[in-house]
Amino acid sequence: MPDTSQYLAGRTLILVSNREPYEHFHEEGAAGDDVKVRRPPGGLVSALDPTMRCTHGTWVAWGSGSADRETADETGRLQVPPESPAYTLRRVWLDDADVDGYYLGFANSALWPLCHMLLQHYDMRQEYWDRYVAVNERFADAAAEEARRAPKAPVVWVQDYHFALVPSLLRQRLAGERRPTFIHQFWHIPFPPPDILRLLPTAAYTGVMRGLLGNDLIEFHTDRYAQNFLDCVDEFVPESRVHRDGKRVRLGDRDVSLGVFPISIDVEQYESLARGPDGAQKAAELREKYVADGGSLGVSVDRVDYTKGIPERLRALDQLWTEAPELRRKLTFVVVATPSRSELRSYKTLEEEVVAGVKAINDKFGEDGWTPIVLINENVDAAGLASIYRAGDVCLVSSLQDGMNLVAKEYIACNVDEQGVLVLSRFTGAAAEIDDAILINPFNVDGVVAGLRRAVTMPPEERRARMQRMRRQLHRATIFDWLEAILARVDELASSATELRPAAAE
Ligand code: ADQ
Repeated sequence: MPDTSQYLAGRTLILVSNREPYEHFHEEGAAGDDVKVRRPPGGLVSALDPTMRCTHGTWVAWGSGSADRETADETGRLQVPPESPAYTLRRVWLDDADVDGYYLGFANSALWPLCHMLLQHYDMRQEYWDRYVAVNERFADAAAEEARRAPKAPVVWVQDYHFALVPSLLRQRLAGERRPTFIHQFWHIPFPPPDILRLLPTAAYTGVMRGLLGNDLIEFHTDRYAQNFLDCVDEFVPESRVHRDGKRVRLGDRDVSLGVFPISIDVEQYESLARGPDGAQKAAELREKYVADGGSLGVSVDRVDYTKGIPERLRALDQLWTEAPELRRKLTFVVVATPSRSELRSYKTLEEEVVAGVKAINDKFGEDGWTPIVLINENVDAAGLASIYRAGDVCLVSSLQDGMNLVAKEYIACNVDEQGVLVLSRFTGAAAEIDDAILINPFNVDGVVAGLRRAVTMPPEERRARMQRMRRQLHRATIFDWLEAILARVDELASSATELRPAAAE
């Protein structure tokens, strides 16, 4: 893990994210006062936690549940990590109506489908927007308070589409403060073109754009998303001046910079899980169980989300086994599809559709001793995922749209035998970066089938050569490289900014 302590010297980092880095919970079946702590899985928390530890900053996040309340003080603060406190976690409490309106509503029923350009899932209500504004105000209040308390010049780093308004709200709250605060934001999902964003009510799309322009720097995964953002600025913020070459927006007397920083994973962690005795043994067991002589194992891993193209993938597999009966028994697929956001009807319906779709395929093609698709619809820990990735001859990522898609990178990291083929949707951010995958269009079922056939029949030398190149590329671009690149850019921009100016046009 590279040392990032050279960055942010003389500054205090304040992170704002929806998900908290440490969650307290009551263990089921245990006595009422038996509170446990867990770290949510995912590369982002593991990458940012060490940086937070060394800058002794504050992480502002949504706290939920009684155990979270019991472990924080009356202002929502506590010191983390619990075993060796190094920074402050500041929890912001949301009630059920907030969660419904801000999180399930505006963030996940309006912005999420629009940013992924899947309009059939778009659902917008005035109440959603009102709650989104109210919750963003509360987070901005908390971040402003933390910025004022910060021992050194604050750098606020906002994460994702849950907080599009926080940057400008925060800038308003800190206007006139003696110390400048540098505000930046990472946008984890695609950014849509203006024709899509304007499906929001006018107050909402102008609010989102002006909110984001409260940043000093906005980070996207790909150039395409940054260009879409600039197109939206051009159209919806007429008083601004867009400088496309320099990826910069001039608004009043301030500059807002854009940057392209494709996120990645902790490559070594995945690789060592896959190589470790447990990973190797479990991978061998999976192959023993599911791979016939001369056959292949396909794998896919997703949260159940309509952006991931799971029904489209099942349709392609159905067509593949119909058109290529010789692949029956020869190709088995392990589909890991974990329910998420099940409170939303469209997600619940999709979960049922996936289970029914898998059953229909298994009923249609299954034979004595062969189940075509093995569905795992529960959480799998990183070690379990690593062994599934290692076992897979082919990994199919069929997202209809995806900001980056970390599964593609995890598969490459775990492919320590260098024999796997990645079949990757061209509508993922990862496709802009990874050169040696077989690219597919998930909307074109014939193309997916052709891609899969190509993958399972690819000669071993070509598989190895492609996988080696992808692995070299991935080793040069880990999540720590991503973090370093952003921190270096922040340092560069923050040291040239001398004062905090209020956001124009608010
Ligand atoms: P997600 O939409 O969640 O992230 P993705 O990038 O694929 O999508 O990350 C999913 C993560 O969840 C992976 O680390 C994967 O291993 C894990 N996961 C999936 N199924 C799991 C299971 N059954 N059990 C345990 N873990 C599981 C959003 C954007 C993406 C962007 C990331 C990071 O939508 O486009 O890549 O943020 O910016």
